[in-house]
Amino acid sequence: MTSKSFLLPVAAAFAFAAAPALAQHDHGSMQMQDHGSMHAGMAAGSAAQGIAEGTVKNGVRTVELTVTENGFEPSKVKAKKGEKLRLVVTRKTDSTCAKEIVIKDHGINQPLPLDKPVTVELVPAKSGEIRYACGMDHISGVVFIP
Ligand SMILES: [Cu+2]
Repeated sequence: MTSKSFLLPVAAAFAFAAAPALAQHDHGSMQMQDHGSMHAGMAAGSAAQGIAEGTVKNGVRTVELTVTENGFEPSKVKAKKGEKLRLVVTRKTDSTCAKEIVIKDHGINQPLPLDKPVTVELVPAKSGEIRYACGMDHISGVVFIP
C-alpha cells in the first residue's frame, strides 16, 4: 500500500511531462497544476522560437525562414552590422498572402514560389531594425541589428 501511494504521484508527474493535454483529461483535480505546466511549456516554446541567429560561415550569416499559416517563421532574426545576411525563404503554404518577400530598406522584392527556397542577401549598414514583409505588408518579421 505504501509503495503504491509513493508511485502514484510519480506516475502523475510523468504524465504531465509526457502529455500535459492528456493528463488534463484524465485528472480533473489536477487541472490547476496542469495549467501551470502548460504555461511553462508555452514559455519555453516561444523562447526556443525567439530570435533566430542562423549560422555564420565565411563571414556570411545564413538564416532559414519559412512562410506558414503563422506567417514568417521565425519572425525575429538577429544580424550584425556590416555582416552579410542571407535569408533563405521557403514558402510552405498557399493560404496566406505572403507570396513574396519585400525588404523595402534594401530594395528587395522577391517572389516566393511554393516549396522553393529563395535566397535574398543584404548587408545591414547600421544598427536598428529591418522589416521583411509580404507585398502588402500585413505579414512581416524583423531583423534586429544591435
Ligand atoms: Cu499580405
